[in-house]
Amino acid sequence: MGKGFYILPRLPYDYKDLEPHISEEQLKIHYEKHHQGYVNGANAIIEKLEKARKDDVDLDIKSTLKALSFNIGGHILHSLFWPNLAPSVKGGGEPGGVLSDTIEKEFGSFARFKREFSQAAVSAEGSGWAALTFCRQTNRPIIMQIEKHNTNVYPMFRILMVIDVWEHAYYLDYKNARAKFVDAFWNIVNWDKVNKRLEELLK
Ligand code: MN3
Repeated sequence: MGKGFYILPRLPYDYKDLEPHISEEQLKIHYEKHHQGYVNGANAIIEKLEKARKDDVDLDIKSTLKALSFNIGGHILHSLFWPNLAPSVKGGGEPGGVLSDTIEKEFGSFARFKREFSQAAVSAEGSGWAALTFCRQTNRPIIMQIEKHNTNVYPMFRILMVIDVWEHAYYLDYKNARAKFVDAFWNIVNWDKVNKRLEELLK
């Protein structure tokens, strides 16, 4: 796969680095099997579309495009997720910079934001995500839930931070205790990265 296809991005840390919050085994499977699966899935569908166009045959466009957006969504969301985590020794704490100001202004306090974001993550139905987004029309941060990989994020929204709450993200470490995984997440958030994403938007 070269140009014109999706590529699995490199993890910005080693498999062991997120322990004890995310185990080596959990991270490795999540990245190498699940994320890679979405990359492969999206590329396979693009190839199928190319072939159908070349042979001038019809595909079931509805199901093909649904599968394509599912796989691309999975790839994009995981690509945002890995860098917004940091090794246990560096991650967590509280944000600084413009992100800190933005959170305080919108939510009143970091503690209040953390509570709302955790509630969004824990209560996301079935397989999904919670996302801290930023609306460029109102210049306000908004917490959103994402069902499966269907980002209900409109073009003027940008994702600053996501948490994957599909069972495949935590089951080896936490079994069905999603809330424990969400608690652990706060210890490995890479606030510098999240802050940089916001700074880029505000430039
Ligand atoms: Mn995942």
